[in-house]
Amino acid sequence: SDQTTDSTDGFDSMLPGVRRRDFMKAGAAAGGLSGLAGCTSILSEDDVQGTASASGVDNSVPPGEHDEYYALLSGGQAGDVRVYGLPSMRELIRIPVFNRDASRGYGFDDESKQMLEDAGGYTWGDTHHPRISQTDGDYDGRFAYVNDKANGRMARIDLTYFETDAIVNIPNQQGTHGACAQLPDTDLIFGVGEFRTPVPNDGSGNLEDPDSYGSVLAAINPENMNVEWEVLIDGNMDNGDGSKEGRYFFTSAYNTEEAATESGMTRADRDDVKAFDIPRIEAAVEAGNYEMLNGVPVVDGRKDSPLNQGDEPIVHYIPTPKSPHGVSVTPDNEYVIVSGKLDPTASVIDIDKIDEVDDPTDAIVGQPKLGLGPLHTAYDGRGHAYTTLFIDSQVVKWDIEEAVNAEPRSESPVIEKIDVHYNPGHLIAAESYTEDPAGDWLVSLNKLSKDRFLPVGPQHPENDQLIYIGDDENGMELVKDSPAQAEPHDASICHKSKINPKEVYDPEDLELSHTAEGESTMERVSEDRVEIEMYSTRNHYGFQEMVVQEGDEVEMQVTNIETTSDMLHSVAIPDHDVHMRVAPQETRKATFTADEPGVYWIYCAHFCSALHLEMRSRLIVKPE
Ligand code: CUK
Ligand code: CUA
Repeated sequence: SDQTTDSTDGFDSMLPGVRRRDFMKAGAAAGGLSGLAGCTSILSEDDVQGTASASGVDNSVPPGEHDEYYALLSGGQAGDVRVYGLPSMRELIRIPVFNRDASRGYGFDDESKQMLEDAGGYTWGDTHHPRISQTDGDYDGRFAYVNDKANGRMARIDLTYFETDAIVNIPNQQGTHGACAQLPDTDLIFGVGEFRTPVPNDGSGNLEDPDSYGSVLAAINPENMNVEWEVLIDGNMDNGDGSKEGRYFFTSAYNTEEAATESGMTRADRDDVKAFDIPRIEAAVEAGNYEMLNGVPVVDGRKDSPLNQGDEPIVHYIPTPKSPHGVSVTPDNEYVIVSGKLDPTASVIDIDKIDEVDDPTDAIVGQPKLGLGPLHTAYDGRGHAYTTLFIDSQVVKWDIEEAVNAEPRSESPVIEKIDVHYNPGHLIAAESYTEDPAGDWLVSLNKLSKDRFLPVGPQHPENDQLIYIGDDENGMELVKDSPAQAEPHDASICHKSKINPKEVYDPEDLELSHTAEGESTMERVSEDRVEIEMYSTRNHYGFQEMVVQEGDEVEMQVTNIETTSDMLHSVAIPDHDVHMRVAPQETRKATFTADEPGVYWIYCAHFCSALHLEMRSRLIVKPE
């Protein structure tokens, strides 16, 4: 069978595109692992089709030791982002983004409550694509950005504190799906509009006729999170990725039919990849070639727009087979690879050719046949691509240059397939979105787990599977099943050396003032408003008793004066829906109405010391 591949040949055939140190890196990674079985240089048909052999790759991290990588996984309809350590796949913490989370006090103190309120006031979101900011094409560990597909928003997570610090509600966009930075220096963040609606969607115009709908790409300033400009396109969009030098932003699309029903959306044989020429779009904005809609300059990037005539179009429409979904740029910036969920091939588009060719399909330089339901592609930096096969429940490893050299629809670029459990969506390799992927670990984010875990009722955990890809000779190896609460879609994996969180707050980073020991104040500022500023420490609050009147609005600001890491306190107020988490040197504020007379024991919910239970304060609400 032409699928049986001599792994040594497969390795040699991508030599031209490979740098010496990549070999060194792969060799070192494999050499560091204990108990590798003797290598089989010729893979059998079974190996190609089935699971990898058990060669004893070990992902365990001994007690007390740290993982090598941070992995940021989206939480899907949970609205959060999860932080895992890799390779152990231990979940370290969750970062609430569009949801409330009492364990972090997020959505309970005035500041985070106001941020959620300003972003639309919704209580949930649907995060899919967490992407870490880059400088010079490598992770800089400053921020992560993540979309909300449910409500057309984009959020920023400050990786100094692993906290959401900004959310923008994107005008003129519903269903923000893809999210990605303009590389190499994160000059813009792109929100990819999936759902077509009337633009603006304010009830005017023809609501019934989907022909009159549109969707936009939104470019967001990563510093102030303002939407700088948008581009209106034909059809819709789905996922997105940027070229590494900043010239293009690519989106995949289904529904070029512009239909409003499933059968209508799958009629055409081809949909497209859109290549947005960012410098040309910015020139159009500069020249005033836009319409102002809801405060945002919207440039017309539809096919018949004057800006798309002639030989300097702002958006290239490149037809690719049926309903492409995953779109990702190779680490060397040569190709953008897109795969259609309803076609067994991936399309390899030569980025340099996009602006050169007359017929946009001539930029497609490879179309390997990979298997059923190819969705997303990740990279190891050694010339291989790894694509999830949703229908086949497999990850396929293939050779990118071989795909360019082979005939369209050839299976010869396929090196190996491994079963995953079950039906994978995204997969992500360590540092795959950078110019220099690590090439050791890959995570397949599977949509179904079925029989893999103890049954827990009708909702099964998702299954994120860890696969070792650092050994080209012995092939991919499935190392671990990792259950997850619904529903991670995508992830970014970043080496631990590139993220430097602070464990104690720097008061300079906070807007609220610091209340030192002995400086607590309680003041009635008006007839029905009391303002409290106090500190907390082991094992007491600045006030052990606070007396207010029924109906008072109480603004309570608390500074944790601890300087020791991991010494958090909280302020929980029974029957008032207040829970402030206050980390060392942090100040938080919550405002509530004391509307029921009585006694309320304010307590610390974060277990802090032997006298944690005694860490209380009495709130006395006197009747009117
Ligand atoms: S994703 Cu959002 S539907 Cu394949 Cu990037 Cu899951
Ligand atoms: Cu402070 Cu528990």
